[in-house]
Amino acid sequence: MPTDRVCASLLDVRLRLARELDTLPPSGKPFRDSIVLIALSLTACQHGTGVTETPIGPGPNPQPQPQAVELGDPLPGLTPTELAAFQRGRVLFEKRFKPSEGLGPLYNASSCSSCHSQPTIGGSSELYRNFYVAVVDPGIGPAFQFNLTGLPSVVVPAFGQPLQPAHRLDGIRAPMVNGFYPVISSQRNSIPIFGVGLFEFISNATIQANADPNDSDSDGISGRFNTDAVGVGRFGQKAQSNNIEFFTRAPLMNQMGITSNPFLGAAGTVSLAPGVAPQGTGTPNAATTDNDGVPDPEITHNELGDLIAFTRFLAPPEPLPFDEAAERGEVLFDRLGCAKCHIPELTSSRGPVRAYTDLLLHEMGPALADGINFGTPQSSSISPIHNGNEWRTSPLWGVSKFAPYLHDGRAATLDEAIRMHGGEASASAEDYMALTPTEREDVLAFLRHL
Ligand code: HEC
Ligand code: HEC
Ligand SMILES: [Ca+2]
Ligand SMILES: [Ca+2]
Ligand SMILES: [Ca+2]
Repeated sequence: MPTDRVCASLLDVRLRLARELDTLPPSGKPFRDSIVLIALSLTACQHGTGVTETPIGPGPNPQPQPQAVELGDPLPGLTPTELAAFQRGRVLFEKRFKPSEGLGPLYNASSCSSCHSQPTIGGSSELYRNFYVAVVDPGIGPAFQFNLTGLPSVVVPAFGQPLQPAHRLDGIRAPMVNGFYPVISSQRNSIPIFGVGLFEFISNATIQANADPNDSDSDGISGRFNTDAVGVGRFGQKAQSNNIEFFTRAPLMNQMGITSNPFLGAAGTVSLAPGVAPQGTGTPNAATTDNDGVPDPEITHNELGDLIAFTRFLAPPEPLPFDEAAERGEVLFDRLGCAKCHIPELTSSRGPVRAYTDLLLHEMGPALADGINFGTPQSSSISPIHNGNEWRTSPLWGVSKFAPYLHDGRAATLDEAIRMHGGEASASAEDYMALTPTEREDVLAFLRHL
């Protein structure tokens, strides 16, 4: 029987292999065979070793037949084991943690579904759920931005017990000040997670192939990829993280104050504040800890695996059959250059991913810039070394169901969101505004069918 550690690293190897599959030449068959072997070893891991299987290979049915999938359904073609993990994960995603179960000491919400709930579990949320991210900025470069004293991450928790004089949080927003330097802050509005599990199956090479960091083709668009401590970013509004383990452990800690242990050897990292953070540790890929009197970790390995399985296996929004207006809108979407960033389809080892994104960062103009750097972006001769002005191209699948729009929810409608595009997208936005009202309505009809 494999040990915990072996199981977890098998999980990691399998994910890395899966990522390479969509670029392998036909001679890549041996790799497929090793995936099958690893899959078999993982099945052994499932029994009695304390690690829940969250299988991530190509699955039994890499290109599922078209069938009606509702928002919130699992990917078609999951194995019974995968489906069971997904269903246990959904229960945890909706679970409202109590202080006696580890909620806090600092938190914004008591469950994942507090924020990911509209129009159903896994979705987005209204403006009232917005939270702040903030950094202290001494003004000597983004590498020297740091978290507010006492906070484990850039997320500013709204609630929590008084911790230390600098942070008396008695139910009010943490003071976003620093004794010496300016603090830069920005709001975030929740984004849906339907289908995002498929981003893990898009290879680095596929993402990198669309980057044009120096705008070599002079079309005004210079998308570049972001990286975190372990790899090419996919998740988050600045593509600041590489994998779902990170984007599960980080909100657990930073939004809910729930501590967890990483899957040893897995790619996941949680970057937390150095030094004195009362909630968190300074070491990437380490266990998160806090001082709330509830023994750490506050969620078991099995539970963490199930929560990851829920996100990993949530099916993407299903497009509606296009009517004539949507078909005309699709042509315009391409002609306006929208599809240069909102690339309709990326290939993955689990089949085509029709998310309308390149997963790259783009400079979107001063009105949208928040001045905060996340991760380490690809170097570029025309963009600064930080991504304070940049955003990941938002996926557009199901977009009409997830208002409000843009990273802080400032746009109430799709039309407003498009008009607010600046920077690399300004030519596209100006051409959109120059369309006739009927043509604009066609573009919006297209978006409503995704
Ligand atoms: C307080 C609101 C809030 C809570 C609670 C919350 N999220 Fe999120 N979630 C967000 C926001 C806002 C974003 C986008 C953040 C960013 O990229 O900066 C996000 C992004 C994500 C993403 C990335 C999606 C993508 O397209 O890249 C995943 C995955 C995710 N959340 C999972 C979770 C899980 C799992 C939990 C519970 C452990 C959780 N979230 C709890 C607000 C929340
Ligand atoms: C240069 C790349 C680029 C081009 C060109 C572009 N977009 Fe975007 N789009 C983005 C980025 C980046 C965001 C996220 C900005 C933010 O959150 O502040 C976005 C966000 C959106 C949103 C909001 C999605 C959401 O969930 O909040 C819509 C709708 C949208 N774009 C539609 C369009 C349309 C239609 C066009 C063509 C007229 C277009 N975009 C052209 C990069 C681009
Ligand atoms: Ca806790
Ligand atoms: Ca270009
Ligand atoms: Ca604790």
